[in-house]
Amino acid sequence: MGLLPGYNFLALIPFLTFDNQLMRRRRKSQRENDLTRRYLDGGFDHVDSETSERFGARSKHAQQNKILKTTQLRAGRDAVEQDLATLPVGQVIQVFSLFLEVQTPDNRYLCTARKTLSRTTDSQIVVGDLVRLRPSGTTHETGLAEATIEQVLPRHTILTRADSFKQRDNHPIVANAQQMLIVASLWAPFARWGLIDRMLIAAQAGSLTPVVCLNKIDLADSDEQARQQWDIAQQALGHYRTMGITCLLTSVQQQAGLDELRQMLAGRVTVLAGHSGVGKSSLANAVEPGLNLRTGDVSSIHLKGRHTTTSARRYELAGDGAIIDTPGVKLFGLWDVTCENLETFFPDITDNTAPPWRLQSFQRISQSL
Ligand SMILES: Nc1nc2c(ncn2[C@@H]2O[C@H](COP(=O)(O)OP(=O)(O)OP(=O)(O)O)[C@@H](O)[C@H]2O)c(=O)[nH]1
Ligand SMILES: [Mg+2]
Repeated sequence: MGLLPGYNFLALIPFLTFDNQLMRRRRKSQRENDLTRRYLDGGFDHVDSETSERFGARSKHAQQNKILKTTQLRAGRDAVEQDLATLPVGQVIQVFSLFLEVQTPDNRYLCTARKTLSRTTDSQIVVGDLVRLRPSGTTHETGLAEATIEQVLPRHTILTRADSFKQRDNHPIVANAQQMLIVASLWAPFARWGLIDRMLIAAQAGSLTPVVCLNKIDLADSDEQARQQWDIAQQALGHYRTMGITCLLTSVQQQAGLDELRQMLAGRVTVLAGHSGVGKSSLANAVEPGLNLRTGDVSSIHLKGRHTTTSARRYELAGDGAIIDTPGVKLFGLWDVTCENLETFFPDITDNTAPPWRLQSFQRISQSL
């Protein structure tokens, strides 16, 4: 065949060589050919191809190493779980910045949490959490035995609030309480029903049963404004009762309503929450003599409390049950509540029995979500 005039034949050489290489690569190896033939002949119908797979010395070694590592990891995990199961379980009764006070059936410990803690939740440890701890055998200068928290056990309930109304951060307050006593006072400071509505939602969202306690009813007749507040409170509590919420009227001053309150607390774990100065710690002292919790006065000008209680703490009741006294709150941002599920916390809106103040409350909360 003659060469085409003007065509540079030399330029084709690299392509021809490359094509040749491809052809060589495409040629099947002897082994591949055998396998294909066996497959086409039905040779694999009864043969487990995995067991007959051949490994080179290196891949076999890597495979063995992998199996060994997995076995060691599993054995390690099992050993850790077995070890954790032998540790005593205690309940967190107070959280300080770095330390946690924990009560076990036999002893009280001052603990630090191990950094690589085995936990079922990402959030921080709170009062009421059940934990497994490893006693160190040493005693802190406070006289409490020292220990390290190794594991946080799953929570049954959690009372959480958002750090702000914008719901940016959640702030768990108390774990494993069954009931939330929402304390308000009739006067000094007067009850904020919007805050109470928010706390009712937080309790239900965290699987706690809410109970509303209106304290300082001895002040109902103290002046015209207090009398107005009393009328408002009667209507609000009457409405809550139609929604199936238990409402109590108490006065620590006059020792009124305290038997009903004791009955509500008996045999249950209850967290006391509400504005500063409403009388949470005073009520705790009244139902459980000997507690001697610090109480504070209310500013006579602003009629506000002075945040006397600064940290949540759990106290056992002499009968069965426990209470957790918490610091006063001004706001209660809601966590895990959305515009979509808000109405489930307002059954009175669904069944058209909500009075205007409840409708307003619903609107305010939904605007803040
Ligand atoms: N008149 C009257 N005063 C009460 C009653 N209960 C509590 N107080 C007073 O209210 C003030 C505040 O009470 P506390 O028990 O400290 O209130 P708190 O809710 O624990 O407040 P914080 O710890 O700041 O959140 C104290 O001066 C109490 O004596 C009551 O039933 N009637
Ligand atoms: Mg207090």
